[in-house]
Amino acid sequence: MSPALAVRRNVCIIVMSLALLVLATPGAALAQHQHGAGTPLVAGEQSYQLGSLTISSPWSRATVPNAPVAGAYLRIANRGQQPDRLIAADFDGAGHVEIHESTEENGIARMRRLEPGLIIPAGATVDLKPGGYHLMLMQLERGLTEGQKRKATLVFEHAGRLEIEFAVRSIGAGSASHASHPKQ
Ligand SMILES: [Cu+2]
Repeated sequence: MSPALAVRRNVCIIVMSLALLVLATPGAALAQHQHGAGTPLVAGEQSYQLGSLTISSPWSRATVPNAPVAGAYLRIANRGQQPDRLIAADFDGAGHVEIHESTEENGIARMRRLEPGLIIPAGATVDLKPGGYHLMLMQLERGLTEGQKRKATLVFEHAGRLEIEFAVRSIGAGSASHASHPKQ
């Protein structure tokens, strides 16, 4: 195993431990109890409510065959009085998911992992979109095919856990390329 892979595996374990910790807290359990697994607001509309958070339009791009990584995107609105934080995610067919931010420095596209997650300020709407914040799907075991719905789970520090479905759009969907990521 390469050092990079070993580090990634350790990080993965830390994230999983964090998620378990959050899920084990009474607050998270209460939130789950009150709000269930996230009910679509309107049938057929890709929007979910979890406490004071509204999660909408989860989508991803179709991948070329054998692509090891992909980006996934959504919008998170927090209508509550307290900030929350997206701390982890699972995605059907991905061995590991990280929360990333793409930036551009001196004309060079870069990305960094957000540790320990992405803050959703009180009263704010945060977009995960190409060229900005995104979920980084890693160790893809099954490629993404246009038209698919892929199950995923989001874990928030306070609101708890939400099961959602990502719609897979065409390979050219979105405005910015996700090609800046290193080959895995
Ligand atoms: Cu990324």
